[in-house]
Amino acid sequence: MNIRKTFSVLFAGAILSMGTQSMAADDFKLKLRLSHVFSPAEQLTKSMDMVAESILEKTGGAINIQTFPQAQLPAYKEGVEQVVRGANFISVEDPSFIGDYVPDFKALYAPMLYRSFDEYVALTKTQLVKDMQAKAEEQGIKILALDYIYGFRNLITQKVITTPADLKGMKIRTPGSKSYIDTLSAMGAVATPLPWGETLSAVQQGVVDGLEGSEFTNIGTKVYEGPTKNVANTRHILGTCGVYISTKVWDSIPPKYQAIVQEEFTKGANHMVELLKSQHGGVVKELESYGVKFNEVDGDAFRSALAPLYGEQEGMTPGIFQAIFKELDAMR
Ligand code: X3X
Repeated sequence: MNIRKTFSVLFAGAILSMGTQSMAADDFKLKLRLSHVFSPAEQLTKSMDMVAESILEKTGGAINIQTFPQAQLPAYKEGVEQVVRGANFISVEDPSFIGDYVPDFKALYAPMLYRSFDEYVALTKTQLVKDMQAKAEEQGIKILALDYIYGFRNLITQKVITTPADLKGMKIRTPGSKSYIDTLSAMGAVATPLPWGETLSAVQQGVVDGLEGSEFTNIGTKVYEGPTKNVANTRHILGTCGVYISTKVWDSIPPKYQAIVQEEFTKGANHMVELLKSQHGGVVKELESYGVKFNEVDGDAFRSALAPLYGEQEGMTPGIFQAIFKELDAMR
């Protein structure tokens, strides 16, 4: 075949494949189920609904994300397992649940690391965290966001707590990941893991003596209506959620739609961070109007009680905590 003919055949093939790809993109349809544990009144729920709606519109209906709040679908550890299994599923959970696959995320979600939302957001943009995300992809988990921040988690109890000794023998509800159990145990409590859906009844019935959560959780789920009216400002964990999808599913999405999905989840997190930063003062005042009382705590006592948790756990990258501290020190 002469050169001219070879070229024209190759050129035609290229056009056809581009056309096929774009035709494939135009014919592409994907329905995804998005699962989280938050309640309808909480901002994370509203943000997920807004992002899903925007993606549906901007992809011309190609990517249809149906959102399921309040653990209607598998959530927590089981939600992340759906992602790892390659289901058409998006899990929205805190990074400690990714720690089961990439232990370095347990370091990222360690207690008393961050002084502000902004510090954590800046850390998620560093090469250190990008490298962690690459490790998650090796495990089949594509991370679309890490900063759906819902506030610093504080102790919420009937008894006023100011030191770790005050927590002795107190059963404090936590989510089921080891990060929370280790944190509340180190703080002096009897960590009692329960799904959120069982938490308020457990408090009402005295099964637990209290819980820990952010002011946004407190007001959004009406914790304040129960007996736990005291909030001790431990700020022991920065509550934040990531957005996780199977790498297999992600790779099946045409690049032009991937770009829209990524951009909308990024925009959604940025919006939620700025909104909650602006709302926190008003939420505290509203909770106080419902009889909630806030108190400061012996921060040094809690920090020294939690210090052992900065020891590297099995599977963590050697020096991971020093690397995180270095990044945070550079910001301060
Ligand atoms: O995995 C996502 C969160 O870390 C779950 O925290 P949890 O179970 O204390 O729920 C927070 C509430 O705001 C849910 O309504």
